[in-house]
Amino acid sequence: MCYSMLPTKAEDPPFINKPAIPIMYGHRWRKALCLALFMLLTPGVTRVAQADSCMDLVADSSLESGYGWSIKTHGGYTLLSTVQAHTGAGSAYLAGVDNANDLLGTKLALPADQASLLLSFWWKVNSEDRSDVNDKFAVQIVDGAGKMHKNLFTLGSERASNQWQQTTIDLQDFANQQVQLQFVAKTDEALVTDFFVDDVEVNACGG
Ligand SMILES: [Ca+2]
Ligand SMILES: [Ca+2]
Repeated sequence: MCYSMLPTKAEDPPFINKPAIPIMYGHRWRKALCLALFMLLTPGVTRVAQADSCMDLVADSSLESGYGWSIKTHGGYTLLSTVQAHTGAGSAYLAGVDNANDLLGTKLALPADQASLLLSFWWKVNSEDRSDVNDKFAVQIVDGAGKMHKNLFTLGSERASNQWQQTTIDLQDFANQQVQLQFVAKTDEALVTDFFVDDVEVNACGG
């Protein structure tokens, strides 16, 4: 439609018979109208505009450098690993040993008045015993003093599949608060379970 609005070479009288400035302004006006119609009517353009208004609040979402993450383990080992990764080279590898008591956390200042405030992350579970109910993983929100706000999500050895899966959780209940997002894992004394986490994003959109 827009192309039909633009003058063709055949329709254009010789340039010398037209004032130069009005022609240029006329073409610009038609191009601007076409661009506006394109932006309004093309779904893909609208989605790009929405994505641009989101901000990921997690500094190192892909768990490559560990920047912004705090780590506590029973055995003094790091939780950053290149054994398995959903994207990039690294991820967090919780448990994977007997008697594990691991914590991976990051502090977040969750803004107010966002159209959406969503946590998303990828996880994968491997286990030597899919019926081991003592090997557990949880995603939690705690306040600045470490007091539990909410247990958002849990996994156990029964979810072992060696496949990366994504979970998305609404965090609007914690808008306008300073919190810590944390991933915790515990195992018992036998039959190891691995809990991998990667691509942790907290996207604040439309604020
Ligand atoms: Ca990664
Ligand atoms: Ca176990």
